[in-house]
Amino acid sequence: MIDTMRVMTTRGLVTSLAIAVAMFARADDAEAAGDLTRQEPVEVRVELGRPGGQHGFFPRVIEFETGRLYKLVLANNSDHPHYFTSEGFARSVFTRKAQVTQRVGDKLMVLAEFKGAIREIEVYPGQTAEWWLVPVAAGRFDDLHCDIVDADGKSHVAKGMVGSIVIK
Ligand SMILES: [Cu+2]
Repeated sequence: MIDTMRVMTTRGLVTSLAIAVAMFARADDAEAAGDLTRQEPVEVRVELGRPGGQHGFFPRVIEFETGRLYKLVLANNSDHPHYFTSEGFARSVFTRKAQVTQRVGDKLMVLAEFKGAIREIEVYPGQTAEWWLVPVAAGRFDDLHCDIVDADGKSHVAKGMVGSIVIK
């Protein structure tokens, strides 16, 4: 090591030291990079339906990037239960957990956590669920939909509950 350093030019030594310092400073980041599910999550909020019986996913196109941890917040502010279903998306993500939350006063309480692969989530009126996931494959999925068929025989898909997911 000493011999190697002796033959280095001053400039090379300074560069090496700068890299060593940068590596040392990034030690914590490097640990997080080793476990992609332990990053600070990027929050993506999607509304499932809106008050007044408006069916749809808002936004209608949802974008993600591979390798980042997301907290996908599914908020149902309508009067109907709704599904968040996309086979293509479910196949392209690694799930850290899904959880059910409830706002009590100004606190957001976690009522339950689910671990393992998730395929679809149904959120009841006025409730919120969180899907913590890391996209692992890029793609575009136009199969996002809500499976529910109302008593009048009309599906939520027919009422506009479809969308797309893009993983870059
Ligand atoms: Cu629905």
